[in-house]
This record gives sequence, structure tokens and C-alpha cells, in this order.
Amino acid sequence: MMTTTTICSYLLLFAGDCPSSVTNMTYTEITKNGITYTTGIQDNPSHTVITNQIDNRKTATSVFDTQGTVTMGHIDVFKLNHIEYTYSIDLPPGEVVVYQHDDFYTYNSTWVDYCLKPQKLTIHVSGVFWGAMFRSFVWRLSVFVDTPDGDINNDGVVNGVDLGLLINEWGTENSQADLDSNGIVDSVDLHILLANWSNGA
Ligand SMILES: [Ca+2]
Ligand SMILES: [Ca+2]
Repeated sequence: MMTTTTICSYLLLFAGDCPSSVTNMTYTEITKNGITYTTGIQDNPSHTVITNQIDNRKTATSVFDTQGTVTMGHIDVFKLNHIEYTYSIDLPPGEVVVYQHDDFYTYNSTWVDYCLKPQKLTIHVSGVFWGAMFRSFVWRLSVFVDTPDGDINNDGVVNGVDLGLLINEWGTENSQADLDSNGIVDSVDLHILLANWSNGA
């Protein structure tokens, strides 16, 4: 169920391949609204990486913006340092479109980028720092996931599990099973679910 409002004001870009992972990264996971976010910072005591990221996502299937800043650097004079930071966002199955806003930039470099793998969006920030130096990086992306209609539990197929969820929620309001978003779970939603029943499920 893709929302297409306001996208015309954004610049559509295509994500490149994900870079290979860097060794000795330290990863931290947090879960919010049932969605897992993973941050990775290269583990080196001479590095300083200050991050702040915000996602306005409410549910696993919601359209959302992700934005953040990263300031990184080190204080080793006469040393060359590679510093890397990653921020990964779990996505439900479905077609993903990412819109990159104008305020997606770095100072003096192009070392902020994003990439898509199945059910995962990763923002990469990295750079090589010669001498004592700090730089800041900014991203802002809008993320749209077109999940299959009727896939209530977001596992990529429409089957008996979704049917059971819909029946459990029958007659209720503000439900994930309200597939046509008219406010109530009823026979219209059941029709949508059955019309999208997955082959072989
Ligand atoms: Ca399902
Ligand atoms: Ca409905």
C-alpha cells in the first residue's frame, strides 16, 4: 500500500551496491515500535564518532523519514585514519523506494551514501582522515515500502495467518487488518485479503 503524496518534491535517486563490511565494527541494536535499528561504529579508541538519528516511523509498514547527523574524527596528528559508521533499518517485504532530500550532504566530501538489501536500508558514513580533523555528515531520506495488499503480519505472503489475524480483529477500529483504511475491519477487508491470496500459500 504505497502512499504517493508529496514525492514529487523529492529527488529520486537509485541506491548503489552496499559496500563490504569493515572489520572490527562494534554493533548496537535497538528495537522501537517492533522495528530493529542497528548502528555500527568502527572500534578504535582514537576515533570520536558522535551520532544523532531520528526516524518518525510508527509501525513496520509506515512510510517514514529517517534523518541524522554524524560527526567523526580523531586527534592523532600525522596519522591516516579510516573511520566508518553505519545505520541499518529493518524493512518489511515489498518494493522499496527511497527519496533523497536536498539536505543529504557532507562537508568537503561525498562519503555519506545509502544502500538497499532485502528488507534492510543501510546508511553508510565513512572517510579517511589525515591528521587531527573532524567532519560532519547529514542525511535525510523518505522511505516507501509497497507491501502486498492483505499481508497483515508483513511476512511477504498473504495466507491463513493473515486471515486469522483479520478474523480476530473483525469489527475493531485502528487495526492493521483494516486493509482499505476506512476505519473498521469488515467484509471489504476480507475481500481484499482473499483477492491477494498468495499462490501456493
Ligand atoms: Ca502474511
Ligand atoms: Ca476496512
